[in-house]
Amino acid sequence: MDPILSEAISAEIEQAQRVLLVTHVGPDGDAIGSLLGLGALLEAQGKEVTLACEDPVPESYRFLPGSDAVVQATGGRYDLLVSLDCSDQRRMGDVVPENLAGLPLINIDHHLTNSRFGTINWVDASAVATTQMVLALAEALGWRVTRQVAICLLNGLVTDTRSFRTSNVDLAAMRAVLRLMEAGASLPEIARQALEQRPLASVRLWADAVEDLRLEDGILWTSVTLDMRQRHGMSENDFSGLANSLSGIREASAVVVFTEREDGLVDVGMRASPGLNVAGAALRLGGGGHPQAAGCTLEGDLRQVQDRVLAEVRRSLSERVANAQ
Ligand SMILES: [Mn+2]
Repeated sequence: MDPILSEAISAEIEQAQRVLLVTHVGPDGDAIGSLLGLGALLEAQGKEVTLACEDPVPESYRFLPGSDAVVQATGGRYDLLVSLDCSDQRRMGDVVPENLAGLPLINIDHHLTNSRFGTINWVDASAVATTQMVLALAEALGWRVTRQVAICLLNGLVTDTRSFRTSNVDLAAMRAVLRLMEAGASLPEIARQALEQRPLASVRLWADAVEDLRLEDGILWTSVTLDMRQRHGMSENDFSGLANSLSGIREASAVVVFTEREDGLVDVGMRASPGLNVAGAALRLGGGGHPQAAGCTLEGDLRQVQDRVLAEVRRSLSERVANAQ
């Protein structure tokens, strides 16, 4: 980690007593892992921390130590705001009160598309997870990584790489895993809890969505409608597991899963084969992400959203073909 950056972050933290940590709406394993991990590290430094996320901790990550402490609303006085795994300010949702506008904001993220909205921006797209960056910060500042912290941080690495199978996995990521295992985190246990375990209803729901799969111009896509979710009693809005499972289909260059939400918006999850890039399409649609895994949330009815998104993904894939020629 760049010593100028770690010094700057350290100085902000030293001056603060009450720290508000926020991660993104629709949290994934890296969001919750980095929130809980950095929260516990700051608490050990004597800080009063508030851990916030607009949405509740998904069932898959409730085994993480400290997950009960995450709140959906904030209030009161804070000295410092830290955003984790948020590629832009809107990803923090409505959990950040407006009167915090003048507060120092440390933006810690590994998304290539990060809009650098903080007063200190630490964006490292070479990190496979935001938790890998939190570990680097702890090591740079000489903070002790307890077993509890190691479990939370390893959870981010395991989930964002789908158990170390994404194309960005490198030696630095594996060295981080080694250090976290040395600190007491169990890789097989985290992989089982965070990636393998799921309710039967989710598989039944996937079956419905798989039934509707379509393959057009190398794009494999389907939708999880509100109707399907009601039928199977699935209220949780994390269907990244479905997009991930489909991303291995040989015939597909890209995968898109549309999920209808209760509030009328549509969540769009995109995946691309190695060498292709869906982050640009997501960014043009107001979202963001990584080259191989990105997403956005759009207004409009499902049919309109599908047309808009598929056109952008098609454009991304054709740009790639044009560049290759
Ligand atoms: Mn992440």
